[in-house]
Amino acid sequence: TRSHNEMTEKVREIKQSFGNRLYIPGHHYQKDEVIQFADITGDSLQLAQAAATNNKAEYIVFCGVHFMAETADMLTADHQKVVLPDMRAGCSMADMADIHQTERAWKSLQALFNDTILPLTYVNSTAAIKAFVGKNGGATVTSSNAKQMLKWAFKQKERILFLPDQHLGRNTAFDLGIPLEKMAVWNPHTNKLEYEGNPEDVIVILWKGHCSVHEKFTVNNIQHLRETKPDMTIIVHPECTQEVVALSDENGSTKYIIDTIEKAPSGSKWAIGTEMNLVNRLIVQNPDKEIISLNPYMCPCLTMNRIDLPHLVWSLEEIEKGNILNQITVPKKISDLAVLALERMLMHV
Ligand code: CIZ
Ligand code: SF4
Repeated sequence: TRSHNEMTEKVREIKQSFGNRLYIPGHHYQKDEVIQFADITGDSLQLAQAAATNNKAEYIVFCGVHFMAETADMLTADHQKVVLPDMRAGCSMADMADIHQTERAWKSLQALFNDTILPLTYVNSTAAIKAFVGKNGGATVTSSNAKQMLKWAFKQKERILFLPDQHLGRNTAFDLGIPLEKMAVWNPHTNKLEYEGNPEDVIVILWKGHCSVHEKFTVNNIQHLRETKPDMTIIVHPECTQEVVALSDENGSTKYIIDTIEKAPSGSKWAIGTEMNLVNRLIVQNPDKEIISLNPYMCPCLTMNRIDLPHLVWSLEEIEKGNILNQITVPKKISDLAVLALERMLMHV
């Protein structure tokens, strides 16, 4: 095995020799050992936009998770190859909405609500789910534009099915003034709406999915912090539960959190509820501020962390040898429909 330094050297050398034929997008939740080589860092929206406008790179080595690499493949030209350095870098939230469950749910929902529903999906979903949404007139959303997209959706239909993250869906709808009583969770395992009242009153149907990282920030964490460090400002991602968002001082997308911390005055104190690698990086990059994780045990995204330096070196060396391994290709039949959903979003942001 090689040392960290040898691997770092190797990545540098390959990047140098490939020039702009090689492009490395890096998600904010990636490890430092990987993010140092990123040609662009961003949240999933920024990385999708960057992929869509890059027409030079032959190889896009995507440092993020599987659904993001799929999106990059769909938004780039056919000759551009997208590679994911470790195929096990999935997203547990995206995996919570399976296409067969979704088709089954849609049938039942159509029977219940006739043609009054529009599907929206968080970009944290498989290409197959995006295709389903595209086919049915809906769009993708990210945490930066969810509010705008929900407004857009309500111009087309009375009701929305929001996949796969119930928390982003609930928080966004609540932000738009929709009362919690008008929202209900769709349970994909029982294929039923979890709702006590008259289903006619429901206008936002939330798929029962969640992010295993952001669900780890709890009401207890907040109560404890308010008692022990009352002068800290709490900022969380809207993938946290509605209770946590309600008790926090601020909430917003990954990009919003970064911008807020960077703009904050020297000496300000922050407890952040988002992924660990990003929180640690914000701590290092803002030594003039006091920053901690809202959950003291920190919360890593284990699948994001599967992309590490050894996997990055491995995929670059294979490309150097002419082997395109771990290429992500979305079948045209799926990508044609999924792109409809992505374009409806990209048009509005
Ligand atoms: O939780 C994630 O995977 C997020 C926040 C993705 C993104 O960049 O929007
Ligand atoms: Fe998926 Fe959550 Fe990890 Fe994001 S942080 S990739 S939503 S499991």
